This record gives sequence, C-alpha cells and structure tokens, in this order.
Amino acid sequence: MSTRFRGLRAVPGRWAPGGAVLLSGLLVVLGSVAGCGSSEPAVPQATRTAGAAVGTVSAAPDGVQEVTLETGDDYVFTPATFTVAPGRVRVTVRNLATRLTHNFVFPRGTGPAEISESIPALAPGDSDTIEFTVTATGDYRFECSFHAALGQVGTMTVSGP
Ligand SMILES: [Cu+2]
Repeated sequence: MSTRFRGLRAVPGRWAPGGAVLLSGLLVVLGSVAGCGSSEPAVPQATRTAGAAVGTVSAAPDGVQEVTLETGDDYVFTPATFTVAPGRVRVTVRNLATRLTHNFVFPRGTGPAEISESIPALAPGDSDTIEFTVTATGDYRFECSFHAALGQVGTMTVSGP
C-alpha cells in the first residue's frame, strides 16, 4: 500500500486486528472514497489529449474572458496554467473521466485575493462553469481538493496592463 492512501486510514472501525479483516476493510474504505479507484497512476499523468480550444483564453461575445480546462482519469488539469487580464473570467471544467470525480477550487488564503466561486464536485462525464471577477494581479492557485496531494493543482495568472 503506498503512502498516498495514508490519509484514508483514519476511518473509525475499519482497522480491526487480523489480516483478512484489515484487507477487506481497506477495500471498503478505498471503494467508498468518491472518485478514487484502486489503480491510479502513482505520478500525475495526463491520459487524454486536450480537445480543440481547450486552455485557450478568449473573449466571449459578452466580453467575458473564457477558458476551458479538462481533467480525466488522472490528477491533471489541462492546461494547469493560464493567464487572464483583470476583469470578468468564465472557467469551464470538463471531466472526461469514466471513474474519477474531481472538483475545482481556489484555496482560501493562497492568492492575491479570495475567489469563492468553485465547482464543488464534478462527476465523470460532467462539465460545469463558474464566473468571477479578478482585480488583483498575481498568481492564483487552483486545485482539485480531492487530489491536490497527488499533484492536481494549477495556477491562474492575472496579468494587468
Ligand atoms: Cu481530482
């Protein structure tokens, strides 16, 4: 068992003595964690090719800056970095996975300003869009909070005139 599952072990009642009980308890625990299968790659690795226009920041007809990110059965956002200007931003995240549930959040206290808009959960095959306004320039970390420890993080840079 690799150490990346260490955090899952704090489930009450699953760790009774005895190898067989231990093993079945572990399988139950792993199976019950949203989005976590049992054969994830140890190292974040994209398992898909980004679709057309993915990752390109463009101005929508209403003037809002738009960008689409993709994720899948891995721990990667494609792209993991993008740059916008101060103003209104619309981010769409597509989850192309068949197994993994992801989310998209700007963690509190990590950027030049708070961005409270988030996508709390994105089931396999779903996509969702959030819109927010940025004024402070700088780097804003974003992540899938389920898999941030496995490297599913990225940076939105706000670069001003
Ligand atoms: Cu994730």
